Amino acid sequence: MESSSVMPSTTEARPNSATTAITIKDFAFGTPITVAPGATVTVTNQDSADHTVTADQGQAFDAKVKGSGGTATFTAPSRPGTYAFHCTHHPNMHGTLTVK
Ligand SMILES: [Cu+2]
Repeated sequence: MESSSVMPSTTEARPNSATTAITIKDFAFGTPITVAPGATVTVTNQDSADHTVTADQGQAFDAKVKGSGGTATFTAPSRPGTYAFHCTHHPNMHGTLTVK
């Protein structure tokens, strides 16, 4: 592939970004995302192992994502706040979801 045009680099973090996707890769949840209350968050798992996106506290959300390109969705909490989450299969995997 030859890139003949200059692509602007627009990967800056923006608090109100419409990004509602989490990509799991190398046993990590990637860059923390901020979503609107009640937003649908899509999770893609690029690892071969299965993962989950499970809220640390309460039952705010719990998505199971099959390995090798599996996807799942969950509904973000309706209450604004910062929600820590983890993978139930790999307790060392941690992420953060901000709702506002
Ligand atoms: Cu995992």
